[in-house]
Amino acid sequence: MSFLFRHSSRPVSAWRCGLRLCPLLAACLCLPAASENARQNLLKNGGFESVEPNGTPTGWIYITPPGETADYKIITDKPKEGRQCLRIKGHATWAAAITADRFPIDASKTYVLSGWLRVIRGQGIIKFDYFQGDQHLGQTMSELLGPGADWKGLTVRTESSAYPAATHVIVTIAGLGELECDFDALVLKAQ
Ligand SMILES: [Ca+2]
Repeated sequence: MSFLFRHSSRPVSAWRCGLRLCPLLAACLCLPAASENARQNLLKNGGFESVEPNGTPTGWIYITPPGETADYKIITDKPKEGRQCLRIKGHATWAAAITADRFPIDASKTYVLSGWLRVIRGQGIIKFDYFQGDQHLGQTMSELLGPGADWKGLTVRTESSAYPAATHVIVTIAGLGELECDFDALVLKAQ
């Protein structure tokens, strides 16, 4: 990555390398936007491409209410981006994956979470949960997305003024009801 980016910042010297490097140059010229986007994403594994030996996606924790059941699985069935996405399937009031990282609240900034959902059954959602230390203060939710054949994008923004005591947020993605929901390409940015 750093090799390609280094070339992309010096297009003049790349041109001097001759026509046989054109495909590489073309790829390099496309890189700055993608690299900028990736650098701004506060989520380290929003696309579920990295998985721990126990099968859990790196940086995520699965949570299902006591007494309810849900299965979590990394699948390769037509992800929105990359090679993999996360499928949550089960019967529960809700079943969620949350970020292991806590994101400190900077009151001068708004945090914007976007992501892609493919809802086969039930409803899907993405949201922020606000905390003061370990105390849960509340949440800001995206719209609830119902079943559909294609991936659909959702976006939600923090409302820091509603939770002035919040010290940090976590990102939660969840399915509700008799659920089967796929998630991919989560991006968290500060604005
Ligand atoms: Ca992915």
